[in-house]
Amino acid sequence: AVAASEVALEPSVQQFIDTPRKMLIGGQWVTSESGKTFEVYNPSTDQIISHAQAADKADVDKAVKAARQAFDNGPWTKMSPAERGRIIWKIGDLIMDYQEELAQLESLDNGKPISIARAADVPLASEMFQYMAGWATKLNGTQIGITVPYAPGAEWHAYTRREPVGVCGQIIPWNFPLLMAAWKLAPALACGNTVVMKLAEETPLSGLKLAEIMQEAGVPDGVVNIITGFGEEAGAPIAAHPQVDKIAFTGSTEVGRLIVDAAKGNLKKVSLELGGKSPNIVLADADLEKTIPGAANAIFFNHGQCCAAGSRLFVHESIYDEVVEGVADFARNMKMGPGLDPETQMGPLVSRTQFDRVTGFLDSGKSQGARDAADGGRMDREGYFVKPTVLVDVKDDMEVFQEEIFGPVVTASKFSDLDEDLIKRANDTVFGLASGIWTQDIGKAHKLASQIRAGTVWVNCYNIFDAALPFGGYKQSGWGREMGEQVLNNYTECKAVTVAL
Ligand code: TXE
Repeated sequence: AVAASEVALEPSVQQFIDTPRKMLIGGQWVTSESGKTFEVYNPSTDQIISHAQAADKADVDKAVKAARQAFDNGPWTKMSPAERGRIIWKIGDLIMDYQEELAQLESLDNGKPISIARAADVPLASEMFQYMAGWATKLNGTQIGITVPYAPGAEWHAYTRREPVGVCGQIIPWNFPLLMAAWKLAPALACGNTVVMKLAEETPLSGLKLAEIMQEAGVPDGVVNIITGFGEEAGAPIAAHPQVDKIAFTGSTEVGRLIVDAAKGNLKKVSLELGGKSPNIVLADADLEKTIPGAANAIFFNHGQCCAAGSRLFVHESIYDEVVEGVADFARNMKMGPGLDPETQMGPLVSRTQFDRVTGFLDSGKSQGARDAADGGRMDREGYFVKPTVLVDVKDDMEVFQEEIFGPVVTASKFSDLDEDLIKRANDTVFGLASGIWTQDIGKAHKLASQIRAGTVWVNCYNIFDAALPFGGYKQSGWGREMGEQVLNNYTECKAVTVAL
């Protein structure tokens, strides 16, 4: 049932979800070889909204064959970089042409507020393609002067070429379904690769719409193959496939390890973007008018379902009470509701599994003595709603402080001085994805930024993403970087060519 306050679905969106979705393999829309499908849920109501194909190894084999053929003999690799760039740019244009449909699908499937899907997910996905489109013509090698001691007097012309890696397997999660697809597809295509992507089983809809858009933009058959299905059945065979040259994965650290194991067979290249438990540090001199909403958004944005979420808040003791009360107040005032309601500030978690996981962490924290300062926790209504929660009286060895909760739950801890201990505590995690610093002292900000062991540091801001900025993790948060110029390393091989003159 759709509440009156919810956005009415576009007829094309209604039609899209009413028909069981097929997968795109070799330019054809196909059902799974086994004939199996699975249900797609609306997390706001726990009701089935659509059906998607449940791929397994047979479908993966078919998709890899199509990607292999498109790479080895196809038009994509023979196309000029400028022409490839134009097609990738067009994908970005078409994403904006279909922005409302994409935003509605995203909100319906994932539960995120439609206002956020419109303002962030969809335009960021478009930007990603258009930023990467520019790189297609700029994959330059270098000319290198060499000296070869065992060939005295000889002359050489030596240079490097950057070539595509080949067939790329890409496995993505459900927290930013469209954007995660864009982060992976855009650079792979700009570098001239072909792709087999598996969408997350929780949220297959926007990625399938994107597949249609890519066809419309003129991506040749077989260059991008998009399949749907579960991790073990459809993801694992991609990671293990001997004809796949590279695997890119975003998801849990636990599955990241399985990907590395599966990739061993043919030693395919691996890039990983995994979990986080990011410290967000408020120094005594911070401007609290900006810091309090900033610290709240750092954790509550996307319901805490962000790998970069500022989930461990460290506040100087002199302002601790004020900041905690401010963040708790922000939490209490957030408008909970279905994603499709334009007034909603926080929707449901994505699935029953995540609801159980997040509320399990809350129970564990409370049983160990942590206290909620915000009147958060599970909501007594249909759907997978958890209210924003601010845990205080947390000890550094508690599960809620150490493990990624991936929900709207922040721990607030006190520190006494900007000393070694704060850095040690901030870095005392197996993760190293992101971090935040709030201060008006620019020297302290830069000093701390250099001491934090994480791939991203935000100063007086949080969750600022741009296609041009590299993103990725230290330690168990991953291997490699996505976005920016850095991501090109994931999707190219470097070849040295030496010519005797
Ligand atoms: O992740 P999974 P889940 C973290 C977060 C969350 C936890 C569990 O802490 O609570 O992970 O979420 C596919 N071989 N993150 O269970 O299982 C799966 O089908 C190949 C952080 O959703 O890692 C999906 O497409 N693939 C994260 C993708 O992996 C497999 C985002 C992610 O699912 C597979 C999501 C296998 N054996 C969760 N098993 C981030 N870094 O942003 C599963 N998959």
